[in-house]
Amino acid sequence: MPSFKEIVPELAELAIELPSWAFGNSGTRFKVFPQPGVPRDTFEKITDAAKVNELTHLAPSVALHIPWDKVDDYSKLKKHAEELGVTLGTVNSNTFQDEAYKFGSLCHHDANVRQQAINHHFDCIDIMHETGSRDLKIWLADGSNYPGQADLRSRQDWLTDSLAAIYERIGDSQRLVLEYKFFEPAFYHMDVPDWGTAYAQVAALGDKAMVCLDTGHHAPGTNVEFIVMQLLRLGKLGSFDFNSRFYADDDLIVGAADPFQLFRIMVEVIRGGGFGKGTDVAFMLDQCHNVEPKIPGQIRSVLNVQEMTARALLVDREALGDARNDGDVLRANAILMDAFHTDVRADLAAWRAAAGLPEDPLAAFAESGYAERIVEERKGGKPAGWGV
Ligand code: PSV
Ligand code: MN
Repeated sequence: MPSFKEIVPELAELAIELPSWAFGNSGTRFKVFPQPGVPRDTFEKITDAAKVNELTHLAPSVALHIPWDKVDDYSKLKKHAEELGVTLGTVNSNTFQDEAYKFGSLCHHDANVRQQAINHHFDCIDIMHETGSRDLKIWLADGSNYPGQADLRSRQDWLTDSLAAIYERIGDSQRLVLEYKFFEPAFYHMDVPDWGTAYAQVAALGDKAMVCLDTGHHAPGTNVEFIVMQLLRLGKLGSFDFNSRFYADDDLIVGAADPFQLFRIMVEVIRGGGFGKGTDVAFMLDQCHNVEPKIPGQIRSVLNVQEMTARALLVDREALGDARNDGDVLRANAILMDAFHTDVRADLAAWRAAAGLPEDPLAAFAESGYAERIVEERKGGKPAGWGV
């Protein structure tokens, strides 16, 4: 197995994009439990995200969600981010909260509604030009609840046409990234339910169109790392939305429910050339912290990704290849498991200390007084949250 020291140069490449919405209030359809000190606007969300990066050096960019993160002046927002040492990342469109989208957006049976949704994406692309963002991420809530409700085939054709109209506006250094999800909010069918559909749609568009894999968007038992392998093999893995799930789209802290799955995913990412210099795969979080504090929740998340990436880099690939070629099932499995069972926490802490970072970023955050300060400072105004 390689030593920790040997994997450091590659590990140092890890960069994780934080979702602006993780810092606002969130909840389930039953209740949102508000937390004191949450940001009241996008500027404050960026400030909190920058704190995560300051303590970990793992999170140099922040994803925006439009209209949740609409501001009057995006160049001012960009400057604010840069002053805090971060950049503005992926722009997520939102076609799931307007009355018009009751029966869908880009796949709606009414051409006027489809055009409204297309126009929203044009607005997002305009914003990307101002923020310097590379990726436009599209997740659609489109689908139906009852057999017979909708014409599945026509909706797929409308999707193709709508995406083509959006893709035409994508700049040379920009990308369109299409996310899939197998159910919710629609329960009978979703128009982009799986990686195959997302792949077919983006492949028809061109080189600047990719797939986003949200780890929480699969049926229980799905071999997610197989999908990672396949999308990388096809050159179409654009990004990850990392989170973890016990049941559905739980949006829990990545690596919390199943660290082994995260490890297996990172093994395939590395195997497939999706990690490190020269790759364009974006690692993002898509999470909500409903009952735990948000900034520590994000710190925990990026540390979890770092830990499992380190373990995945520790896999002795040569020995693994030999074992596979020998048909030695147990040896191959043992080599993989050796890396997974390696506790890298002390090495990571020492590496952080050597880089001038806190050994324990969570403790450093608790001691910094930042949480208390924002509770004091952020009085008045409307706390950010879904739909705000
Ligand atoms: C949908 O469940 C999703 O995963 C999409 O990425 C959305 O943009 C995001 O969640 C909103 O939290
Ligand atoms: Mn997502």
